Amino acid sequence: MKKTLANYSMFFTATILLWIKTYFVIRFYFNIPLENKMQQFILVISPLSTVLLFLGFSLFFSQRLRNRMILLISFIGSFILYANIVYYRFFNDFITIPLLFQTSNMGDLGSSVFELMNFTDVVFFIDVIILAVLMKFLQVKPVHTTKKQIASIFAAALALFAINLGLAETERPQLLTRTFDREMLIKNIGVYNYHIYDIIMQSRAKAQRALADGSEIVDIENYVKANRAQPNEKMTGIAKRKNVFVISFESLQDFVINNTVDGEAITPFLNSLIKESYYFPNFYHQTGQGKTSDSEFLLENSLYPLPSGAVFFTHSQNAYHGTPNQLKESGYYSAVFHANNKSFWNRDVMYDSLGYDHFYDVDSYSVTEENSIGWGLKDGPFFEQSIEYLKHMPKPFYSKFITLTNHFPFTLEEEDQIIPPWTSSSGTLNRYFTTVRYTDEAVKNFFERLKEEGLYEDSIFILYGDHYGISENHNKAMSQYLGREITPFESAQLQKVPLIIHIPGQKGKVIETVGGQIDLKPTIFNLLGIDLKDDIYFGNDLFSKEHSNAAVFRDGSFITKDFVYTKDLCYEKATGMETDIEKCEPYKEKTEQELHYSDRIIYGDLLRFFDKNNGTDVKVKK
Ligand code: GP9
Ligand code: MN
Repeated sequence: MKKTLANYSMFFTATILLWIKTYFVIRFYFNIPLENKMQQFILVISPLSTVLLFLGFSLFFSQRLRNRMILLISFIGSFILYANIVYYRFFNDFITIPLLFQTSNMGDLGSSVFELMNFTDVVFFIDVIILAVLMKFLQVKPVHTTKKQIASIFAAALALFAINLGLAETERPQLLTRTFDREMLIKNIGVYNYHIYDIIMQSRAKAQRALADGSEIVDIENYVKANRAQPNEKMTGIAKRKNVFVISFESLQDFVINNTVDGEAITPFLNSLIKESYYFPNFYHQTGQGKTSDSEFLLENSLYPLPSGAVFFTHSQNAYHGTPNQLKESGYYSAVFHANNKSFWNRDVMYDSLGYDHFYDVDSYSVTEENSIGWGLKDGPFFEQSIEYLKHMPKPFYSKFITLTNHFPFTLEEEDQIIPPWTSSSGTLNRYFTTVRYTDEAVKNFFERLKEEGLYEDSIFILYGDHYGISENHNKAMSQYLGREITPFESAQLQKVPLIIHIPGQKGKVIETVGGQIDLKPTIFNLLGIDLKDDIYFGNDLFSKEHSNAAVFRDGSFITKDFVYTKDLCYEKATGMETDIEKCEPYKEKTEQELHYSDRIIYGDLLRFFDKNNGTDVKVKK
């Protein structure tokens, strides 16, 4: 007996330490709400099966190597957990496998990653340190382990996993088939099992393309036709053959519009522009883990990005009917302006698939220490230096500008601060106001320069925020700023990003329609008077009277004119109070259907079977 215990002491110490640590991190570090005792219990047992399984592999090694293997496996487990912690600090979300392979992104993330790490984080590796000390000083030596003993460890791991899954199924039916929400998965099967599950899902996606055939697209074609809103005829072609400026504002949320901080306007230029523009105060971002790139994907395709990973990375080689490609048929030249590495978010590859004629990346700009901050070239010089390229651009053109200064961690030198940072407990939110104000000024100057260069009159401007900038980790400061508690209902509303459509010569109008980035493409095409015909896309013209007045979030939440559905609860919009789930039920089904169809198009690369002028052509299998 004594011998057996000694034999396993390192193994069991490692198991218990990693298990307890994982539980504490998930329970107390990640903000996962628990509703009952069963969920609490599931959370306790869920890490154990995988911890046993992982560490069980050490038992296959010779006695000489075994303790080292235990140490190594504990370290790997801790590292996976820690990577999630760092990621969560910024994205309020968990890592997925495709993101891990985005090494070019990880490199560029540099400054942000360090900002997110602290020395005290050593505490997350405490078990590995304890094990190393035990190994060194106590010289715990393993003895022979029989095959039977090893088999019983693995049997225990599998049994635990089966119990875990059984309980999780009762708590959350169809947990593994409906994966909109990573948090739900982690809550129910634990962080390590979640990663294993993610690997399986990603491999399945690869197989899906190989197996897909054209027949699937017929259902999708019927669905989009049935849900197509007739575009607003009064708006059709009012910007015919005009140049198009799309400005994607980094991390710009709608709550700063027409708002002040310590008496100072945060977006004075945008506020004045709104008075001469169509402004959509109920417009939502619909991005997932691909952040800016997801918003671009929505804009150019009117398809939803993916539930996990960035579609710009995972499916950049698919067949798309991207806006630049389609505008080419109407004689448009297209270009993107963004002063970052061309490989970030795999843009160089994806822009080719979408049909862009040119990408003005970081190499097209003169970037010095003085004119850059945080992620790179400041928005002021970015717009200024872009003017020269615009002057020589073939017309009409479709141009997209992606700003950068208002990116986490929202740093800005004092000389560029037009308004000082705020004074709440969240440095992030405090600095956010200052960088938003900076970008607002940069855009004001851009408009002035465009007017000077004669590029303004014959153009239309689509300005929108790409996604949230202030995550739920800053709810306390946010509620101090907004003067109300940040409930899940409020959090959903905070996903509003501004949309401003400015057509020189047109009067200002506020349009209350509830919509999202999925609607940008059909809205823009209608203004340009270009018919998208029977192409497959999910958005609708935001000016249309038939618009569904709803926006679907990538996690399956949605907002309609009357209701907000989020975190499995239905809220009455007028009061913000929870209401009968039945009221949200009809939209819920439609939301799931729509996201599912969009995902099918991407996973199966189904547009390769579809000719937008002649409909489905299942015979053409590329
Ligand atoms: C990077 C910029 C920011 O090029 O688009 O990316 P984000 O982190 O917001 O996706
Ligand atoms: Mn962004």
